[in-house]
Amino acid sequence: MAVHGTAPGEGSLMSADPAFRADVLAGLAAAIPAIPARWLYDRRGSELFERITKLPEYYPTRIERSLIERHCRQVARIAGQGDAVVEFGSGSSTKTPILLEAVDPAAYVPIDISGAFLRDSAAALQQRFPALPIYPVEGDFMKPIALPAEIAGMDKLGFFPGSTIGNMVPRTAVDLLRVMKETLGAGAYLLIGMDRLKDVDVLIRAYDDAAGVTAEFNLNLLHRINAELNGTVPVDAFRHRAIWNDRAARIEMHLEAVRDVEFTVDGQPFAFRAGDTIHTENSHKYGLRDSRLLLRAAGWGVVEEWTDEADQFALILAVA
Ligand code: AVJ
Repeated sequence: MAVHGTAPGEGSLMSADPAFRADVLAGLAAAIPAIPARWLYDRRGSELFERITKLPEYYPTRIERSLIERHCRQVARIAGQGDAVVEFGSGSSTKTPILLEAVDPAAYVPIDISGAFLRDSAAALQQRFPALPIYPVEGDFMKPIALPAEIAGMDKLGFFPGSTIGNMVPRTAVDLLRVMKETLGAGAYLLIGMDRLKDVDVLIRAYDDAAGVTAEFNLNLLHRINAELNGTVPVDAFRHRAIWNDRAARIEMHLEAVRDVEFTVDGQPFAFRAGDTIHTENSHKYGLRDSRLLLRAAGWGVVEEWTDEADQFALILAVA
């Protein structure tokens, strides 16, 4: 196997991530309780998200995949072959092989904060592309990252699918896009997926599906708090809510207390009244000019933009 690089310790399963603990304790105590969305994606959360991507109501994954299928050859023509593809995320999606197939890069560099996900998906991709040099980088791509020396001389094509950028408020999104430009360097390309503004009912259904998988995904955060932070949260005292915040142009996921409830996390007491919520995720939606402006604000020029017939989702190729 040619998966290069080592991933530092995953940490003991017993000891909770101190950053998770800090975010949860501060988030629950805040005037407007909120916990950063990244904590939704533990193993179970990632499995549930995987199921979300296959739901009939959840259109983004399907549409983005078909856009990548349809336009990957043009991406390869513009962004060049024989380069390094740098994915922001573990590359566990089914979209990555489609892009790699078309671009046929000289190297592939997935960057992810989770060493475990990174190793799993790198190993799976290596099976599929035995000759492709893969250099996984364990790290937080919100900060500039020194790319592996092996790809130093190569042109770069960044890949940031899944509308993950939508998780961030615009100012953080612009910060990230600027950092990506720094990580990839001048002249690099970036292929990024962004979800479009659309009919509110369609959006709500995508985040509050009939089968209740998104609800389970959201509520899993409480299970995780109980398991990892010695919490006593009665999970049945909360319900999943997906709401459209029109001013901020985003779907928000909340956990809403259905009754007055008291619990402790790591020994610290918390009380919620019926109707109080914990804000757990944002998913910003961008109109045509919004997405362009976001990229331009971070120093990226839009080269090509592809959407489906109903303009539900955009796949954008930008250059630094
Ligand atoms: C992984 C952030 C792109 O916002 O659509 C899906 C996460 N949350 N359903 C999204 C999510 C609930 C998803 N992203």
